[in-house]
Amino acid sequence: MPKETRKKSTRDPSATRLSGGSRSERRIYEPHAPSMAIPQVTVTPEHGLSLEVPQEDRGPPLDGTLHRTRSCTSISSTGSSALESEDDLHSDSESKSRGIVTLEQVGDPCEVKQWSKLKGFVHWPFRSSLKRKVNWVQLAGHKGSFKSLGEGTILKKLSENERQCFEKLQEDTLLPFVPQYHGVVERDGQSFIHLDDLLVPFDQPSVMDCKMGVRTYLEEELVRAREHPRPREDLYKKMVEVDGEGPTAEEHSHGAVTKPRYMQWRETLSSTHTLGYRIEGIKKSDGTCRTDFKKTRLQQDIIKVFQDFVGGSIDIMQLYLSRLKEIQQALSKSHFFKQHEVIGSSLLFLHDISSKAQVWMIDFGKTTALAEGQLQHNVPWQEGNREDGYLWGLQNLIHTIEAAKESRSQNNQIVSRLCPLTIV
Ligand code: I3P
Repeated sequence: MPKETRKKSTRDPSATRLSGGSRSERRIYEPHAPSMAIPQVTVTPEHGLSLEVPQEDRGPPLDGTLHRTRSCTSISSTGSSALESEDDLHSDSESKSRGIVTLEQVGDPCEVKQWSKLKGFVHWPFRSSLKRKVNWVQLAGHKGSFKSLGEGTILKKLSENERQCFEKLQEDTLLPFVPQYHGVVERDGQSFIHLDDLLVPFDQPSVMDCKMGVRTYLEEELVRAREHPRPREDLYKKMVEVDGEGPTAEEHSHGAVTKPRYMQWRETLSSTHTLGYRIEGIKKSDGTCRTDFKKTRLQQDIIKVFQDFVGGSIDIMQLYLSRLKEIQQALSKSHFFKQHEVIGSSLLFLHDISSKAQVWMIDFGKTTALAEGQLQHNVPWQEGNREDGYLWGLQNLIHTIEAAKESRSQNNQIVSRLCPLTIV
């Protein structure tokens, strides 16, 4: 019999209303200040991709910027006990998995696949013709970490790190913004985190995964890559697929790149470094799915993507903005947030044809406990200070959606001036 450790829900729906907090009151966003400096990284010091992004490539100036500070924080102080990103863990085929995929339901006798990692993953509510299989949408990361449990819940392959996060989040102000956690479940000899399926309340949902922060890898991964460099062919291939000139001459000759090098390249190519967030993937209610946002870096391009995602709806943009501001306020009060470095975590945007919209914080596999107050979440990262830039990214994301909404409403005004309604 499968063992289950069910967590009683302590979720309080009324807790979604949160008032402002002291932490966010700090003046961190200076209008017209220079853009954030690109983190200095030393994994590929020779012939490596320059991490400097020309000013003109950074998108229109936002009024958010990070103040550069130094910190002598120890890299290994309270590091993750469950670092899941093994440099040599994944095959090419796993890395390619994006879009609609078929999930096994728990206990499926046909199941032969090995588990692999996946992030930013959502249930798509239709069933394939195969019995006990469900079609899902994968917007980022690797396939295979999820199983459908039915009854509006899913199982996610256990990461001890993530489990600890969910346990702590049960008592935190962030609780209304994370998927409901039902404890750890064992099935077929494997352990899973049991979570609510976020898509259940929606009718033909559109979904967007936004990876938050200025950095998507842990400092430990950098250290490990320096001490034991493991060049990876699969990451080299992914890099060349996007940009043949991405790898250095040396990397070309080896046909391989290290993971931090790949991750830094991804971050610099996209808006992670310049805006503190990036779009990973979008699935729209019409069934179209895009995960080709690796080069989407400029704010004006993100605005277009976002406007298309919401079908130009100002109402949905407003709902998203309200929810993001609630999250911002909750973060300012959250003890969990004060005590954690949040890396590789996403905001999952969901709306549907009935104009319901929600944003959820997901993916805590690389969220690591630190001493309270060690992080600001809105200052530049320098190796050793563990900063994640989460708050900075969130503020920039809010600005981007505000700009999208503003430009949309201006367009609407222009169109209504050009095409007055004629009543016959
Ligand atoms: C992957 C993405 C994932 C990362 C994965 C990368 O790149 O950055 O976040 O997994 O590393 O390959 P892409 O988005 O370009 O496909 P982690 O966040 O778990 O490190 P991996 O191949 O080592 O799993």
